Amino acid sequence: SSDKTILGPSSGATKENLTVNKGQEQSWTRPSVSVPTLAFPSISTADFQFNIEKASEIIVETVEEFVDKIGNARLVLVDLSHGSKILSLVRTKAATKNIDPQKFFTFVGDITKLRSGGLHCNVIANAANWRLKPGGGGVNAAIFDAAGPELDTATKKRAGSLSPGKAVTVSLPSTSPLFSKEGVTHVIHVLGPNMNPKRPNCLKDDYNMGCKVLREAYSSLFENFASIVR
Ligand code: AR6
Repeated sequence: SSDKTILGPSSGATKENLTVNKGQEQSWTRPSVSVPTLAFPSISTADFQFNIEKASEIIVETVEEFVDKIGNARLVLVDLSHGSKILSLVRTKAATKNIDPQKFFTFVGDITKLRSGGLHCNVIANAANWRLKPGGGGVNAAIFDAAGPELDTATKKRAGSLSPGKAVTVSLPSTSPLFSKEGVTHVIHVLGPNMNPKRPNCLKDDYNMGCKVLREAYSSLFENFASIVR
């Protein structure tokens, strides 16, 4: 559909469903939970002001490194608008690499409403702040809002803060609306490098450090996802 920006198939109906359930009409209405999928936003490139050209390079390189380590699971980079520059940069760069388009693609939508948008993701990543606090705008506010107080409570039990480049996995209780409506079982909080002087731990344009930390952030995110999938 025109609602999707696609490198590969992005609907819940996978080739696997199609073949396995051939002739069974109702298989089309069954949500595809058989393919573990991580939806992640572009870490650090909005409020944290990280250069999108450099970020796109790092996303594609870390995806390339991890995509073969997660079995049949999928990685999906999500952003809100069709005009997203980071999505188009990543698509362009990914196209030059040997990455299976069924296992990595981009998708336009609100990361808290992907199932209604046609893509079921059992795990979503959050571009968090170091205190792991709700609110503050961006994707962090959207995810904490959609998940309800259950996410804040579950997050506090796991960690009180996060260092740049690190990620932490939080299991969502089934009472969280994000679980019951969207089928999201885990949120992985990721803290990326910050280039915004108005936010804590600003790297003041030090892109040597910034790129290193962003790379660590994605590696840590994908490793956390791999542990859930295993
Ligand atoms: N669905 C999908 N993508 C989104 C959504 C959404 N609902 N909302 C934003 N994006 P940002 P950062 C995209 O600013 O730069 C927060 O206040 C957005 O277009 O959320 O890492 C935290 O508390 C962009 O591509 O994260 C931190 O303090 C990407 O998500 C700080 O911002 C990341 O944008 C983190 O800043």
